[in-house]
Amino acid sequence: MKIIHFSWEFPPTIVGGLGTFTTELTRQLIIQGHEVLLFTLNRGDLPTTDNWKGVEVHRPKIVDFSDIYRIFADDELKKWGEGLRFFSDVVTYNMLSASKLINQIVNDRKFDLVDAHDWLGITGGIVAKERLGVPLVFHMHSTEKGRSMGKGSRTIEDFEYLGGQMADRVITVSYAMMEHLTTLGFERDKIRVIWNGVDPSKYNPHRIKEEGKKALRRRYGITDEDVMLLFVGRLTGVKGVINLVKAIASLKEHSELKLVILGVGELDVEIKNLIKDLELEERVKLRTEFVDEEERILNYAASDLVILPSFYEPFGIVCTEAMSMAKPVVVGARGISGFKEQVIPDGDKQCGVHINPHDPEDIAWGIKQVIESEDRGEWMGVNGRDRVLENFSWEVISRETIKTYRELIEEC
Ligand code: NHF
Repeated sequence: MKIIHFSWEFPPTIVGGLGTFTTELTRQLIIQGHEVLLFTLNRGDLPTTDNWKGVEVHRPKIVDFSDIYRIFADDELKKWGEGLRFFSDVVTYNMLSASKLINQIVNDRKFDLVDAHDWLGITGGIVAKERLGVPLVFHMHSTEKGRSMGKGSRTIEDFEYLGGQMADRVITVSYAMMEHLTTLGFERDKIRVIWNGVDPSKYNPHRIKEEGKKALRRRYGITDEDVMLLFVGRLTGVKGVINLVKAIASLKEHSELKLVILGVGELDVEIKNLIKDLELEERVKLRTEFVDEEERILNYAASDLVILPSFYEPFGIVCTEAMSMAKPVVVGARGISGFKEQVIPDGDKQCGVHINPHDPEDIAWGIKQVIESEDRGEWMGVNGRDRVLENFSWEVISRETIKTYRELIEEC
């Protein structure tokens, strides 16, 4: 098959799970002999045409139209203030990409399908569908309503709704998301659920040396006897980090608990102040810097338990990574939660604990369930890795995706 992707994130620019997903999926598509052409956002000075491990990458250079947009933007968009630049760049990226596709690329080439990721790539996807006459997949990794807890942009919601109408198939990342999308007016029959994945040979606990883990713990001031809890993710409201810090404060009797928070985001100052106010400087280490993948893997390996108290998580690749590293996980399981589908919370296949992320006491309870369990829950980690090998490898996920592409091409 010859497939076009519109993914605003792609190496070397990875922002979150969407970027990880398209990187891994396209790698598998190439390995399996398919052709992939991908349009991505170029806000800097990256090469406009590139080959990334077999993927033909196009990154049209963005020109700043935000002052022009400001003239005709409606009140809602104007309220974005400085953020309008981002909106302008996203729209411009879609326009330049669709234009390059139509003016330069399709002259002597044929494609089978276009897959557009989130609102950030859907407008380019729609144009490609209409001009090339190929089926359109709208890949929904998250929604504006969910991300913003209902306080988001109506304009983005309109993009998403249009994408749902125009797409021939909607792929989303959990059953929870499928239900959510139907409440937003997406046709249930169009939707297919395909979970995300992880590379279990890269996220492999046996690959990491003891000395490396010990050195990292020492760097955080964590001894072998301490219990290292790890949070990985963006420091933004829906990830629940504030409640996590409060939970640690309520676990006074467990002085062996040390939490490492690894991530960047707009809440960094608030979290720092909270740690200070609650006098948790000795027990909570806040590391607000971008770390590369190997360093992230080392952090998982060095930890005893990974804790992810998101309020909203369409899928949550961090949890799959932690499970692949054979770590027990304590996860937010209220509202739209892909974690709930990943983590078995009881029985002999248990791999972690479900908690209410809105309640610090419940987060504390979840942590205690693991650390007071036999071997401090190591057995849950072993179950987690088994579950990953069976259900969440990129090989399994890409096989499902390719099947869905094929079915759609045959139908259209
Ligand atoms: O895993 C990739 C990712 C998800 O839950 C994540 C999210 C954004 O919010 O599908 O997309």
